[in-house]
Amino acid sequence: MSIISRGFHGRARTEDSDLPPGQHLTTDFPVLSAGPTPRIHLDSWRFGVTTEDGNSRSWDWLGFRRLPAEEIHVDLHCVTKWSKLSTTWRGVSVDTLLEHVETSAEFALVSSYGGYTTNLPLEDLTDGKAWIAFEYDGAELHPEHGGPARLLVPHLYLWKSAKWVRGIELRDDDEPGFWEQLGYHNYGDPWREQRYWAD
Ligand SMILES: Nc1nc2c(c(=O)[nH]1)N[C@H]1C(S)=C(S)[C@@H](COP(=O)(O)O)O[C@H]1N2
Ligand SMILES: [Mo]
Repeated sequence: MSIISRGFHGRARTEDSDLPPGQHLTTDFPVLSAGPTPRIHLDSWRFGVTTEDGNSRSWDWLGFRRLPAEEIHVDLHCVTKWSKLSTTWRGVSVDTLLEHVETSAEFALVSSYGGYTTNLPLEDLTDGKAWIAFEYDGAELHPEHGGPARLLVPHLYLWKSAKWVRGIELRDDDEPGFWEQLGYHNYGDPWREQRYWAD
């Protein structure tokens, strides 16, 4: 698969135009976690969506893995200034998870096993912009990188891509998450270099 996608992309992705301002290229895959790596057994894993009205849906691992999944080719940009280009993932589009969910919420608060949270406008999770990913580079997602499953929102800095994701709360109001409360930018667009709250 990686051979095919390399041919498909056609060129080495090292041009400056591929990198947001202030970023440099890395070819390894750094691990950045605010705490220990939680180990989640697949038979107790759940992923849930809760709406502003208090309605909820949840999936166990088998139910989640029966949902249609897709291959994802994206660039990653971390606020600590590394970017990694043309990464390959497999995951379920957040659109698929929200298909039968009735909501008029504008915001989402994503939470993880281990207690991490991150917030973003709901529209940044929909229309093919975000996935719950369970494979990286053709193998099951390593626990250090968020396995069994993590959120992947590649158009925002990588702290928005919650590892060990356990649910999405749809909300009328915007509730800052873990790093957002500690001074990271509320939105985090790498192309506008929105690293910290004052950027
Ligand atoms: N649950 C959880 N998700 C998280 C984090 C974390 O500490 N806990 N760190 C975030 C940050 S700051 C970054 S840069 C990326 C790093 O992902 P990686 O370790 O797979 O490179 O995960 C994000 N998601
Ligand atoms: Mo980060």
